[in-house]
Amino acid sequence: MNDTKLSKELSYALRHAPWEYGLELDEEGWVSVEQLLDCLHQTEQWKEVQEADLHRVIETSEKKRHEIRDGKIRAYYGHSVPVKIQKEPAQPPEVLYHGTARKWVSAILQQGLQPKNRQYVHLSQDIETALAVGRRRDHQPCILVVNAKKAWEDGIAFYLGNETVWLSDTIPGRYLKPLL
Ligand code: HQG
Repeated sequence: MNDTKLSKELSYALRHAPWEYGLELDEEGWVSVEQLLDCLHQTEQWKEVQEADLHRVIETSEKKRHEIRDGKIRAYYGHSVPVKIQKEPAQPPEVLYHGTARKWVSAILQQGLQPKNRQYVHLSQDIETALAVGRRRDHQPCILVVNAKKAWEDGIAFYLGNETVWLSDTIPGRYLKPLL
């Protein structure tokens, strides 16, 4: 079984297009594992997939993308479905990071860091993670340092993603500073 492909399929179903699988996310993004498996079994590619495969894919993935609990599964972050997934608000660390392409930095500083096609802005807990995120867009990405403490004190909401990914609402440019 191709674990990377299965992980991508899970992300597509749980972040972007649950209706294509006949699934409906609850307000926190959960769906029943049983329903998800039933629907995967209808395709040739995933007709053999079992719950143990889901656990393995989640545990061995280099990123903590999905969570299984009490017979339900969800994506930790990344959602683009039209109905907003409720994430848990939390006080962020003093500083967070965002890795992006150099060509977008001036627009970001002017318009703020926006969620774009997703429901929330995605921030990284550490520079290494931000670099990996940014390299998806630019071989020499720009790291923006986010003054999360000040933004939070000023009323911008932050939310828990996983241990390395934080989520937030739009962050105006005055809280952002390119690293270096
Ligand atoms: C940029 C992956 C112009 C923003 C990653 C980013 C992450 C602006 C892009 C997670 C802008 C959106 C999310 C503005 C923001 N003007 N560009 N005002 N505001 N942008 O993919 O944060 O592997 O939706 O800088 O590792 O890159 O899928 O967000 O480059 O954790 O699990 O608009 O997805 O995780 O891109 O990545 P994305 P992201 P997975």
